Amino acid sequence: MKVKSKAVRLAALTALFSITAVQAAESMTIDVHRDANCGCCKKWISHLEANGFTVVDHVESDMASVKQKLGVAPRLASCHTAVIDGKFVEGHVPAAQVVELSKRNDLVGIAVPGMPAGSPGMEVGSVQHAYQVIGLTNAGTDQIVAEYPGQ
Ligand SMILES: [Cu+2]
Repeated sequence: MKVKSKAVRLAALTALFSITAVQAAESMTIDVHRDANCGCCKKWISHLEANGFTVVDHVESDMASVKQKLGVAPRLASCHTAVIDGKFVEGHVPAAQVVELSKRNDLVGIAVPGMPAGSPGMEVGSVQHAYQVIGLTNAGTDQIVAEYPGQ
């Protein structure tokens, strides 16, 4: 039975190492622009931080002009607007998709339009609405990059 416990310990150690690797990959800095009165924006920031991001928080008085400046198409608009590596992240985008965005040079940004219940920072009990993460391509077209909840 000693062999078994060693295997379990090894598995635990392996899990620990893979978690560390994921956190290292996600150790990126992101700028978040939000309105002072936005509660769900702060919850989204907590979601990013819990996933290893370093967040620089910018409180804005005119989010509409911030979105316009950053190239967020009005049809993709949500509450907060973040910027990472010159690309925008609009709304309650899951942290994993922000990591994916870093590998996409064909996109100028990604968005979760509106504020779907069940997206990160928009938890309403156990309510889970279906939503899409939409990428805005360099050509100005929309592309579905992910769908939640996942299949
Ligand atoms: Cu929101």
